[in-house]
Amino acid sequence: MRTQVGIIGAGPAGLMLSHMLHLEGISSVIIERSAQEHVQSRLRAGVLEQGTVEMMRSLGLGERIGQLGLEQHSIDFRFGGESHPINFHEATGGRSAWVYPQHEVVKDLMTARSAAGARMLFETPVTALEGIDGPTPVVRFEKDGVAGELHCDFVVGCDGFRGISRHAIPAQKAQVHDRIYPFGWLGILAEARPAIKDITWGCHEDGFAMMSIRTPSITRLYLQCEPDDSPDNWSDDRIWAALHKRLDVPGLPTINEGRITQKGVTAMRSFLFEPMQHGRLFLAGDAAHIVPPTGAKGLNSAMADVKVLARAIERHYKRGADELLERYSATCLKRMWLVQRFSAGLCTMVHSFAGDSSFVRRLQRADLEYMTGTHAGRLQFSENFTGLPVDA
Ligand code: FAS
Ligand code: PHB
Repeated sequence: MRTQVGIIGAGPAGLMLSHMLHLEGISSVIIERSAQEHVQSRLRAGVLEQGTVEMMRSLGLGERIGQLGLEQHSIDFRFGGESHPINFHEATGGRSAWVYPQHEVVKDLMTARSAAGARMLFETPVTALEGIDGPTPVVRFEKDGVAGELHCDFVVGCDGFRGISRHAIPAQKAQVHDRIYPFGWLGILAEARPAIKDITWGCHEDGFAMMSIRTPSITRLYLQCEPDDSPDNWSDDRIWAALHKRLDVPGLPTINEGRITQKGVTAMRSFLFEPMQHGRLFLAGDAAHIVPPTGAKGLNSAMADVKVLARAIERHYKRGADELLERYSATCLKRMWLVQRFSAGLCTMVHSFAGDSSFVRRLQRADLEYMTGTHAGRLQFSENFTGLPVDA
């Protein structure tokens, strides 16, 4: 089998890259180890930055966001028994964020790729990458126990944190930056009308909590928990009691309860792999970086990488110029370190670390007061939350 660009992984990064290349007349093949239904149904990210929505719209993928997406202008931070909203739409002069779940993004992209007759191999794990230092790399894969190979000009690892692509980069040329947080998030989906129109964060001494939105009748909620906690340790009563304690403030609507339909624990990690390219291999999305979900940057950063890479590959084929390809890793890492800074800083600010001294806890409160109570603090949060510029 042969194509111009071999893409490993049919998550948001792989699907978006394939779609963008197709629109430029560049061929690709996506090789995905899971079943298509599994890929489409995974519940993950929930919030799109302004730039991601603009990207989807510019590529003809904005219709369902217009129908189902919920435009957000503000986040309410609750601490000290009070509400401290940041209107990021106002602070940035009109930039928004949208609640539009990742599985809807994947559905939009999968529909577009299928309509275009894209070559997507599902339930086909990639087993090895070869020749990435030369002009004709090979992707080896297996389908129903039968080995196959894809010859291409470029290979893009969009295979997520547990993928194999970054391991094809020689260890002596790679550097891993990693931080694991001493807590996780219990994610909850409830059949409850969101009581508040804004995403609401509770920065409580018992731990962090968040009320987000999925639809006018479905609430997405998160509770800080132990990193190795189990959803089985959390009865519905215990969940609602913790959410009320960490989110409710006097004089404002309390969160609505409802039937809990899904709960799961997500570990929290900051991870960055450098470089994001080697020879004809490029990495995009979670294959190269992970951020704690606090800042809603995982999916959006994957899209930013793809926007840079698609432009660089297009320049290679259309103009025979490779300076954007050569600068791909440096371009993405420059933005990604700012995203890591925002995500790690926010995560550290809003969570309660067991055993923290009173000094550290007061510093956290001072950070929250500065971020929500000053123009500079609100602007810095708002610029990052609605999305930093992408140099593409
Ligand atoms: P993905 O992991 O989505 O896709 C990688 C694909 O590669 C997968 O389909 C995988 O099956 C495939 N693959 C792996 N190895 C392969 C191989 N050897 N051969 C073939 N295919 C292979 N982000 C947020 O912004 N906000 C959130 O609230 C949030 N919550 C999350 C909750 C959970 C439980 C998880 C795991 C992640 C969450 N994220 C969140 C981050 C998440 O949304 C990612 O950033 C996003 O999926 C990144 O997309 P991709 O880079 O495409 O990677
Ligand atoms: C979500 O709805 O999943 C969400 C919202 C805001 C965040 C993170 C996650 O900052």
